[in-house]
Amino acid sequence: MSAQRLLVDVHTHVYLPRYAAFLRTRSSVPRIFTRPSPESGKPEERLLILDDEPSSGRPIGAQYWERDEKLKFMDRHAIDVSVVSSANPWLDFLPASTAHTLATELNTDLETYCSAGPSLSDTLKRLYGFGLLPLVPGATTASLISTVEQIAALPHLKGVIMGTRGLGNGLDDAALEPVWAALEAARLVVFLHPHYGVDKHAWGDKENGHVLPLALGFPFETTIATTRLVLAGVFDRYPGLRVLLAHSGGALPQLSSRLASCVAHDPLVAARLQHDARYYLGKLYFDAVAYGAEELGFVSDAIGRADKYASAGASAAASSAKGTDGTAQKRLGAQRMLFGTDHPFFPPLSESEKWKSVVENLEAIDGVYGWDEADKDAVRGGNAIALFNLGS
Ligand code: 5CU
Repeated sequence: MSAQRLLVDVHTHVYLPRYAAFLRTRSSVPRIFTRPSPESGKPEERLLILDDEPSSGRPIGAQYWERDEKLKFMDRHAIDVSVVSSANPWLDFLPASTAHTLATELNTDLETYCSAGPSLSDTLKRLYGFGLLPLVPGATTASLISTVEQIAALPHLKGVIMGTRGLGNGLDDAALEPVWAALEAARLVVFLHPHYGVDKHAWGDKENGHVLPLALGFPFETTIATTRLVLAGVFDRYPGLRVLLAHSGGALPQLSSRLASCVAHDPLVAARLQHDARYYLGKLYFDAVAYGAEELGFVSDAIGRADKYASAGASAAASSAKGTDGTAQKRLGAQRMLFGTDHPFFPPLSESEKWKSVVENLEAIDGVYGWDEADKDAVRGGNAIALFNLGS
């Protein structure tokens, strides 16, 4: 099959066996513990990762750590290639020296997980990965840079997955400048992913399970973190930095004109940026984990218009984009969107051949008004092949 017709999952997680073993040693969140199943009485493992989850946690099993389970899931959904990342909360809760050691070990583990897996062709494997940086309070620049260098030297690792806290002060922290520079120079893609959500008091007292933190808290966290990166001028200073946003960038596309207006009315912030805030959407990549065709279409429209907002004389592309109609704009934006599943999260609640979460995301891509088959193929896999430079 042509590389442009492959189905590539860029949002798919693992708790590597070493990490799962580590979580089993812990007595506070995040942790994995064993309890007797209320139904069968047999021991069952449970996962606790989110603050304020019920203390019973949720079921966890081989689908979270075994490569064969990932491959079975891929086969069931006709996914050709997965770019696998460690799931949250990564190393965030660890002291700096432990985080550095574990990051180094887990990066080597992930390289083996990918390289020892099957191939699609002489040049293309079925599994690639995002490594981990020891981004925790107290981490030294030397430790972070040496881990970037380690990841860059591992052939199946194509980027890093990153939470939103940085060294404790968020991603607009000046202390991260050498990290952005190193990631840009190494051509590693940053997959920006939430874990903390927003202030839990926003959710009120009603029992709504995981719905509010996952549906709203996660994407709002990504929205805020990305906006802070933009406002700090990171994309002006590192124009080659490639950042992939989880969950289609959360609310950022919807709020980008409001953001631009607020910046334009604030001389302090406006003076810091080279372009209108909307321009920076066109510098980002967005997963297509939005579960609806209209949402994907909207996101592509917001991305596709970004070059219209380049400051005067910034690029030739900007002036050509000014003439595009709505459909051409959406097609332009589609070039920055990439299929994902969020596996092994969101398993089906009842026995079914295919996971609803996957089927919905594929149907959403298929249903976007204004995207032609080439655009859909690009979102399903072609964009990922190009972004991660797979198979060459
Ligand atoms: O269901 C969840 O809690 C999650 C999670 O923690 N991380 C993720 O990537 N997706 C869903």
